Amino acid sequence: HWEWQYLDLMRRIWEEGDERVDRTGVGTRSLFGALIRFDLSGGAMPLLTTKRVYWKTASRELLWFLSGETNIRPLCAQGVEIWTDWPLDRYRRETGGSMDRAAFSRRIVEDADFAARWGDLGPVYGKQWVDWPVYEPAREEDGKGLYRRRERGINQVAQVVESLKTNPGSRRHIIEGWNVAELDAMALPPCHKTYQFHVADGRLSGMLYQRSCDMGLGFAFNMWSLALLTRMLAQQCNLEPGEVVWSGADVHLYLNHAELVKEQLARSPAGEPKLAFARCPDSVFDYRVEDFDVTGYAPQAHIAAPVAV
Ligand code: UFP
Repeated sequence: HWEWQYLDLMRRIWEEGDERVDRTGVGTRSLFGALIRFDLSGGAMPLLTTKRVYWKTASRELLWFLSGETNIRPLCAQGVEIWTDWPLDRYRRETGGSMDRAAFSRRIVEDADFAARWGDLGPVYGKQWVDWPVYEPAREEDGKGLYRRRERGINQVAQVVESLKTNPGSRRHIIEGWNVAELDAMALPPCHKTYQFHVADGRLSGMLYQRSCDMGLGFAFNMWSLALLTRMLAQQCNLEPGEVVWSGADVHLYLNHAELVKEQLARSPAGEPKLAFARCPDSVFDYRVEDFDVTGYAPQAHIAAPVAV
């Protein structure tokens, strides 16, 4: 079962990882450089079975990236709270207020001005994927300055769809999140920073370079999203699903995830979840979560664990 790759990596990090104090202050055990492969043939999806993974939440996040949105408001409106802690943290720091998460999220949904003021994460994935900023020489009417920011940036996702269709053999099908010039303005610099796609024999494969991965919580989502994005692009380009290759640079386990690690390593994977699409939307930007039909998913119980902000 493919999932042993994940469980073995988890065990290796826990037993052999270097213990280091990280940015969050929680502390991790960490290894550098890991690779996990999965074959998408026949509709199979890399959804962990040794704990319940909320794949709809991960899918909603992916659709939110594709919409170009960087404000958490549409996520909160759907009950997705995976990004809420960052704006909440900033709100508490800057106002000294002590609103709890549920109240903060409710306020974001109900109050558009409040959401505009406090809900934005900066130019994170959504912005870079579909509207990567472009500078061009200033025109006379812009007044001073040599450069101006073009009104519309580059839609990397649309460009990849186009290049997959017109030049499948290219080695340049890349979606990049790591915009060096804008990192400081992001709530969190991209973790799943680079996606590359590859066509061979009518099959589309996708590879992710993830610079930093929380193997207890993040991985399950990141692996699912890599596969889902690859499947969506394959459908849009009339290609069969190939493989997904996940690569992690700093792969780590937080020290406060001891219970999760112990519990999950005591379990064995079973089952082969599959994904079918209910329809073929007009473009890669028109999918809805209802289009994703997952079958054969009977995971073991969810394992809760704290997120390091
Ligand atoms: N993280 C993930 N996957 C994600 C995401 C975050 O694993 O999609 F957004 C984890 C990795 C790390 C932390 O534990 O969040 C980011 O911290 P840093 O920027 O210091 O690497």
